[in-house]
Amino acid sequence: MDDAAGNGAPAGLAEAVRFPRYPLVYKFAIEELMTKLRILSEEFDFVHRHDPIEHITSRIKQPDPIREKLVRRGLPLDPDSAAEHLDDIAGIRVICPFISDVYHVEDMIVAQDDVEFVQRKDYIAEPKPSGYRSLHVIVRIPVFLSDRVERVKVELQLRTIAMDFWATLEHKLRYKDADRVPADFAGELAVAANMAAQLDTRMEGLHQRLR
Ligand code: 0O2
Repeated sequence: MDDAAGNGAPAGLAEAVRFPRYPLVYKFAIEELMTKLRILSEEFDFVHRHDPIEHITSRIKQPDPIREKLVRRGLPLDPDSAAEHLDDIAGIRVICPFISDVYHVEDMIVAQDDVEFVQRKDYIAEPKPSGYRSLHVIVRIPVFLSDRVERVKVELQLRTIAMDFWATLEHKLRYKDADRVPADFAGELAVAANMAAQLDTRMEGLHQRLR
């Protein structure tokens, strides 16, 4: 399993005044969940001789996208509103070798006593019209501060290597040169997503034969 640190915190006093708790509690929640995932990865590998996690990345959503999302949804522009209404300020992306690993990792995390399940969206069972596939799970993680415990929401995006390959390249193609995206791109990308899904199914079949 490889880790990659995300693009962390905004700097500057102005941000700290506007978002006083931002981003410390989110950073701590990510660290707690990353530790859980690392333990599962190593222990599962030891017991089952198969590591269900290929690598993990994390990021804390930057103030501008937070503000944009609150504005888009007509919500108050303050940290409490963001903490209450937005589920993805703290985000962890878990890349798994096989489809079955995605659901194993979900089950193992959600089963932990101090992890509170909030919501799941299974875009593997029901892909988005774009072709996007991933399992999104929102959980609350207790963060033990000096004077209180905060239960912080974290969005886990779990996906296979093939799903991640598609999502990463689709994001690049769609956003990099947004003005020049040809009309038939959406269809082509959806076809490519289906090809990635077929590859996942074949690889899962091979994986199951060896178990
Ligand atoms: P980032 O930087 O990845 O966080 P909304 O967030 O308002 O769009 P919702 O329902 O809260 O809507 O979120 P949803 O659609 O369940 O998940 C949104 C996230 O999933 C996105 O985050 C992407 O990470 C990912 N995602 C969803 N659809 C696609 C897609 O078609 N292609 C790719 N590459 N990723 C997708 P953000 O906020 O866009 O950015």
